[in-house]
Amino acid sequence: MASLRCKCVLVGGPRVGKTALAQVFQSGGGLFPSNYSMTSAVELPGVDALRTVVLEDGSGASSTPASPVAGQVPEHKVKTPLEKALELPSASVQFFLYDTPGQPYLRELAREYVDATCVLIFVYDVTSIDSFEWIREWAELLSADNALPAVGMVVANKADKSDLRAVDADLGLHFAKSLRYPFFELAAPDASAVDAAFKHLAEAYASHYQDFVSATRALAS
Ligand SMILES: Nc1nc2c(ncn2[C@@H]2O[C@H](COP(=O)(O)OP(=O)(O)OP(=O)(O)O)[C@@H](O)[C@H]2O)c(=O)[nH]1
Ligand SMILES: [Mg+2]
Repeated sequence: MASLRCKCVLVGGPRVGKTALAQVFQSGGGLFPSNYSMTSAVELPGVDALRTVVLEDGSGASSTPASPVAGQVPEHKVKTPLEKALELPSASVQFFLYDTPGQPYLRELAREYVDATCVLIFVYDVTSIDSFEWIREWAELLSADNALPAVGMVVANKADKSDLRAVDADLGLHFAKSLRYPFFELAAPDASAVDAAFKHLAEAYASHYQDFVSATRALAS
């Protein structure tokens, strides 16, 4: 049985429920963050972690610790991703969940974690048309960069707030179809719906892997 590792990135606007989905999935429903706590995913290293690398011309290079340059922005680090494994009949898929920030000023940071090899989860909030436009814009930008992953899903979150609905399910479904991603409308506190969506994603990832193996074998024979 194949044992697969999967870098899985959640993207979407602020407060759509990315952290809630990641935590509910990872905890098996035991943890739903009722109080909003903004994800920043930026940890600034302490001053002693800053180094300036000085390269000598000619015969090699040396590096010397130096004091931080005023105004220099230290390299950011992503927080340790949440992990969770799903056992399928055909494979074991270990998810590494990258819960990115939705705040617009941290958008570039989120973009750095998305590439064509990851599995992408687009999340929007059914009560906010802006959050839907947010992911539509992202999909366009990724397509233009040829960085839209082959495997992913679209999650329309907060379906429990049906009286405040602002985005029709058909709109979300149509968008997901245009990406060839499956579409799930759910509420993050509903752990079994969250589990079912991730299970579907794991199956799609395992199947994509099998296709890749078959294509490689066919090329080699
Ligand atoms: N009613 C309801 N509330 C939800 C749902 N999902 C998340 N929330 C709430 O919405 C708020 C925002 O959720 P988060 O998971 O922190 O949102 P986020 O997308 O991670 O936000 P950023 O970190 O700023 O990008 C929190 O108060 C959650 O409790 C849901 O499905 N239904
Ligand atoms: Mg968050």
